[in-house]
Amino acid sequence: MDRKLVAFERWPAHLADRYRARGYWLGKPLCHGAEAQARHRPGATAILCGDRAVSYGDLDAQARALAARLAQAGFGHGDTALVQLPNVAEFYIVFQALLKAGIVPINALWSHRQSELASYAEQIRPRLLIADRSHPVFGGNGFAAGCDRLALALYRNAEDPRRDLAAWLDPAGAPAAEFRPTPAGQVAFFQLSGGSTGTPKLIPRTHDDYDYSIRESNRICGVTEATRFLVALPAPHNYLMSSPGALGVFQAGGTVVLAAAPDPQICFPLIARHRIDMVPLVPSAVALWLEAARRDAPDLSSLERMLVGGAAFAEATARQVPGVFGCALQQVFGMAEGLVNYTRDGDDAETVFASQGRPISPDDEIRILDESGREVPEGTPGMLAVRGPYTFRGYYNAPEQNARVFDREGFYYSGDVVERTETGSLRVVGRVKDQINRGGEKIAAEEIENLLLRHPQVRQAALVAVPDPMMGERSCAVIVGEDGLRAPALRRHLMEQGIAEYKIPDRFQFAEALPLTPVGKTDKKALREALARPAPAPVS
Ligand code: AMP
Ligand code: DBH
Repeated sequence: MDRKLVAFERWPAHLADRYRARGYWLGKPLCHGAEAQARHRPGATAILCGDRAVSYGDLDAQARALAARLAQAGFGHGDTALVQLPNVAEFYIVFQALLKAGIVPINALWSHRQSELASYAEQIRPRLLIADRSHPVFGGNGFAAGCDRLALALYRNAEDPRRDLAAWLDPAGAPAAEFRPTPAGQVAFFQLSGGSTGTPKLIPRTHDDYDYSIRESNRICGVTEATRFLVALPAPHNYLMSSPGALGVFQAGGTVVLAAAPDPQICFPLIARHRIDMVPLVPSAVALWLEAARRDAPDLSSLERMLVGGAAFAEATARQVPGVFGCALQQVFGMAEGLVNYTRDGDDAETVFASQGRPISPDDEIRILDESGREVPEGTPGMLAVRGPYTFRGYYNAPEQNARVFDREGFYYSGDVVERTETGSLRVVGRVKDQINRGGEKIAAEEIENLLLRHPQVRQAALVAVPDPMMGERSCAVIVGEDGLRAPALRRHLMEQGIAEYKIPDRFQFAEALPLTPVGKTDKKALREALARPAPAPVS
């Protein structure tokens, strides 16, 4: 029986019609690419995970087995799932299974803890949980017990065979139950926003829109069945899923090689062993790779293309990439909300090294606006607003936030400050959203400030970015608190609230008062400037 499908903000009919007419939206489920590979090239390797090789045939058989067992257990359209798995093959197999069965997942990052996971669960009220017993939140059954609508929890590394994900994935003995994906115009899954508000926001992505961004990314990045693609950043991140990401590789029939982390010690041997040719990185990882490659001269000769995105990438560093790694650099500026820009093969050096590229689609409508909402003159920085065939139209169940970040015409204001170069590329020069970009990992200031304010000795809290040579930015919490309050107590307090470690402030500063803007809000610009100045800092 069909329950109500997941609600979301749709594109207006005239735009939807255009996106279909122009061949962007194909009406196919997001799982179609890997399924086609399983039909035509079942023996080809889809995933290399440690010593395991998963062929397209295996991937499909296991995903079908899970989808069938879930269907038999009564799961289907209208159901949501909270999924948290590390960078392992099961992450993709489970995703493929949920797409097949029309169950809408949200894929939490492995670094997420109680606070983030509880917020996701509260928002989607999942009937299904798929997690890993080795994660600190899922050692016991407490989390599952706290989810009011949960009907089933499956675990990787489970002792109990009834909850063992591996058993549910086993093609042997799978039932013949029927299942099918949700219609292509409907929500396929929720993507996570880096966010700038108190609660992490969810982004509904449809089969049609996501599939289009992947298909075009494959073309722009030259992904083929020969591609050997390294996923060393968190697998659920939009960048690693879709730009061109693992889903792009599956669509083309290439091979995804998984790594636990982007450290050169882990990745360089994998590159040599598996002849990796394409790798997406964030700038902070590139910095580590450059250092390590100069030290050890490992065999990286298979590398053909390095994608770099997620955070500001210094031009001087960008220029070192081809020489040191012997591969092409492709910059990517994307967002889980939609819009993705790439520099293109054949672009002039200035564009490749000093811009973040141009949009995927001729129908990505970009506006660069000043504070009063007027378009700025060519070459002047302004706020980025976008509308297009794979940019969402609203966060899930968040009318107030949507009213703030969308205009009447449905343009999404990403909070980035960009300028257009002479060749029509975008350059990201800053941001107006209240967020810290810590080596590509986004921290919503308000989320951490709210948690800090729960400490009985904290009166005011402001989280701001401070520049950092390796990470690009680190976070600093400026605290107005009671006498005797110290950083370790606040760190402990945040850990106890259960948040991802990357969100714990790198630095704490104690102040008598916070600077205020004329309207009485915390003046973060003044704080950032004060903190970036060498000592003596005015806030101490
Ligand atoms: P998220 O909301 O987590 O998907 O993060 C998207 C945001 O990351 C963008 O809005 C930008 O602020 C930032 N970002 C992504 N790629 C780049 C890039 N190449 N250069 C600068 N900032 C970037
Ligand atoms: O930072 C991002 O969110 C990002 C970066 C590059 C992204 O979502 C993407 C490419 O698709």
